Amino acid sequence: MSISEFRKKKLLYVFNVFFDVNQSGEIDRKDFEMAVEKICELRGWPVGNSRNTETHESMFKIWEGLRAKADKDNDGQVSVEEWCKMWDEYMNFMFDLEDASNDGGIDAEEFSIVCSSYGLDQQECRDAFGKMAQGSEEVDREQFSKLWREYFSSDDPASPGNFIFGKTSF
Ligand SMILES: [Ca+2]
Ligand SMILES: [Ca+2]
Ligand SMILES: [Ca+2]
Repeated sequence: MSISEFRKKKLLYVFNVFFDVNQSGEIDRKDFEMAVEKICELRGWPVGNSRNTETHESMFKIWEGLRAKADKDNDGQVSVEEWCKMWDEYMNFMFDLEDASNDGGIDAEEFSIVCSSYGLDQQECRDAFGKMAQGSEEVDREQFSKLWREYFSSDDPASPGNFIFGKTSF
């Protein structure tokens, strides 16, 4: 599945601004070290301060998680290519998870079973499905990918993509 230029731009924005802190073109541990320094300086948490230690710990957990998921060639860095692939894989993963019957479409039943397993109310999940499917019985992979993109990019509260995670209001 190809990534649209628009979506790629959005993903790259997050990559560049929030992750590739030293602007080397790749994400690695050094970026997280810099981010920790920035945050602790901003908040005034000196080395040895418990908030400083906590920030270190949680940022490195995020880095390890990102690395395990995205660093496919295992060189200790996450490239732009690896970054975009990770988001695509996550979308496909969610689609496959929800399409329990494996017929290429997610229906209201399949959708609400998965979403409610994360603790959401079943009825709300069904309502969310109705909103995202816009009257259709099923959502196929192509539509799901469009909705997914909308979720991460749209500012419009009425966009059908807002409902792909089973919530109807924010
Ligand atoms: Ca970097
Ligand atoms: Ca890599
Ligand atoms: Ca299905």
